[in-house]
Amino acid sequence: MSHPAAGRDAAEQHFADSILKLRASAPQSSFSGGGFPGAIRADSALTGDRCLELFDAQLASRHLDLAARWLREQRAGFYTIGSSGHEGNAAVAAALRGDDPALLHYRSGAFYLARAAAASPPRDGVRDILLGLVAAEAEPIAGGRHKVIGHVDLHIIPQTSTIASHLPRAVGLAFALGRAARLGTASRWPADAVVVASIGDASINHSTAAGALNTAGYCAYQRLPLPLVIVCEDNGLGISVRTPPGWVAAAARARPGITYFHADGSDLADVYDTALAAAAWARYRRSPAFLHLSMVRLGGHAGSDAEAGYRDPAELTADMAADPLVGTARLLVEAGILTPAEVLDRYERGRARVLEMAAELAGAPRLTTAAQVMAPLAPRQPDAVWAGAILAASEDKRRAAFGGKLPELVGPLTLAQSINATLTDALAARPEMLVFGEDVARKGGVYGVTRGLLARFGAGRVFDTLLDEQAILGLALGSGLAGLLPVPEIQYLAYLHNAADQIRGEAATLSFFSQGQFRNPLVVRIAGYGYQEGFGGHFHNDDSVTALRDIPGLIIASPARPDDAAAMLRTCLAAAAADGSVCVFLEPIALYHARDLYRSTDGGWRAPYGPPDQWAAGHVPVGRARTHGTGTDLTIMTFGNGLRLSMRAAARLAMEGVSCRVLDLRWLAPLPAEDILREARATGRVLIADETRRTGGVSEGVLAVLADDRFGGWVRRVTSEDSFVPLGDAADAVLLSQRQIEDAGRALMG
Ligand SMILES: Cc1ncc(C[n+]2csc(CCOP(=O)(O)OP(=O)(O)O)c2C)c(N)n1
Repeated sequence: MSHPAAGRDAAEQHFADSILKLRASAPQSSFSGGGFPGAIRADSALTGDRCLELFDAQLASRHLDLAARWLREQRAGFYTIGSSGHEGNAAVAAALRGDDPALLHYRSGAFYLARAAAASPPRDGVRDILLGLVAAEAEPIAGGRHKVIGHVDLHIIPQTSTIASHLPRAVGLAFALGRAARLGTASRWPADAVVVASIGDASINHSTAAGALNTAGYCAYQRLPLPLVIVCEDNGLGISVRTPPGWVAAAARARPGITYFHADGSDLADVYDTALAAAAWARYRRSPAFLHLSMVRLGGHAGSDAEAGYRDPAELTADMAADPLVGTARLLVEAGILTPAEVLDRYERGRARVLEMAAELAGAPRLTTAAQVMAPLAPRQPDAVWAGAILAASEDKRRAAFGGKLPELVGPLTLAQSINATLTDALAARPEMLVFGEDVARKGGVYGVTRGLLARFGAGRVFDTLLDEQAILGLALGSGLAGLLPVPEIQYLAYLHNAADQIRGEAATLSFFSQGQFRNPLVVRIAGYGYQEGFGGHFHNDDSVTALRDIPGLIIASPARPDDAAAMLRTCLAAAAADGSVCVFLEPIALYHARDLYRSTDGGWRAPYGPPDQWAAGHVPVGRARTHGTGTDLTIMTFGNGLRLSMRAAARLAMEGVSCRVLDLRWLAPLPAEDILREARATGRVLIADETRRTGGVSEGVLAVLADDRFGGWVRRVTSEDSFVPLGDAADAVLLSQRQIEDAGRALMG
């Protein structure tokens, strides 16, 4: 291992040269016994003391970037995206309160260090960041799973690498803080907190950022409280692509409802004063502020980036002249707080400290087993989930919520009615629960599933959102973080896909990257699947669950029958509340209003709604299937619409002397492996009836369960085609049919 102090790069040399050129003024007049309480500059609220503290954070952040590169050379570090040039964000940290939740850009080293140093008791942020660089198990937030900027005590929520993906959540959190307080929900953050979220200049062009800014403005426009500061750290580049000069200001100023602030990122006093103004705007007006900081990027995008290939030398030199470290040194020297020699001495001492610690931590223990890595992915406490699933409001409250007509007394319910009753019961029992989405409130949902909830629980808990799935999920992620229990609705499965990263990259990773210290309790209801008799074509008959099935830790519930739906929804809500689980609740549209199973008027697809004293007996644990029938010749494995088709097919086959049992998987993740294997062995013949596509569909997962366990019996599968679902009768040509199930059953018996 080479000595860490070896080698200084051009920026370091430039820094030293610039400092030596500074002209020291007389010592500051307000100097008092080792402190500098006076303003660092006549027009600024930044004191000399604060400036010195922040300067130390800035210096340490710079040295951490150098240490990251050194660690990489030693093959001991795994991350070199640095904060050099962005160290002015230390003053943003100083302008906010230590308990204002922060969701930060990856160049926020100095912000982190400044907040850590100001915490009580202070934290050694340098150590935290170094542990992140070497992927050490002891790193306090991600525990060696990623180099993220975050700490639960510092109220910094770790972000993924997907630029801008944290903004919808930030908007959601700002939206939820006041709401949580009004609903009396315990939250980590006080009701007067301000959410701060930072991004780069290229990132503001991302549709996720554009959507989040739009949502923030949309809320502010309606005077909904949204205490949010969005910081755009504008270095003029997105890796190698230039942001047109003036674009960030033009784009941000044009946003209705969002107030624009600008500061020179290399001038710490300017950043501090402007950030104070932006934070005050957000805190007291409860309205979003956009804080635009002009910055430079020093040292390339990351350690591996040879920026000389796309930037000319004059540009690189100009950036060095705007080095924020030189800017702060100038403030301190001109205020008479430090001499140039003292600045350089401070720099060198900081460098030695960081590099020594880097050498010490280079070999820190890392995660070694899959079990260690995966531990925070999906914590499951079945007993707590059971207890939560039987939680009911008092009899009086229930009566009031149901307008006197308790659902257990009104006779059998359809799937839609059953979900509606379950949501009503849950809203009555869980004051922290919210229901929202497009058309869910006034209209009561496209299919009436949320009908009446607004009238029963009010607009504080049941509300219509703007038409943006990404924003809906962002509101949910922020609400969950704030202590609420969000139950957003995505109107159709096909419309999840443009926003799926909010589930995949954000919701599902939060526990992983924070070792469960931050959680995302969430139950997303999604109406989906096909069989709407040709109505609506692909976008209303989408059956692509594959994009969800591979998300680690995600729970996917797929109820088909009204009684299962009620119990499974209660399980999902309890899992979200108890374990912070991220749950997707897939509702088959075609079965919402189905009443019959075999013959018209047989009522076979409706079911009575169990009163609370029956919920314990009817509890459905996550990942447990349900078997219909006791046939001994053939096991049909299915889910969703496939259950109804398969039960009908089974009745036909029974008339031909083939006795079937039908296994409703009920959960697509985790798949009910134990039940699949048991029911496969019960007959020795398995027919998988899968309404999703043949390629990548659910049947592949079921086959894998059987193959992994060396199931030796007969297996066959029937699925929908690898096609989008067309309009009209042509839909039947590509969707799995009852006839196909029957034929396959006969073939298996043959
Ligand atoms: C959604 C997404 N697309 C692409 C990338 C790859 N990527 C990482 S950083 C980056 C540039 C971001 O530039 P900017 O927002 O200006 O931030 P800066 O790095 O300049 O601070 C890109 C394209 C990504 N992380 N996420």
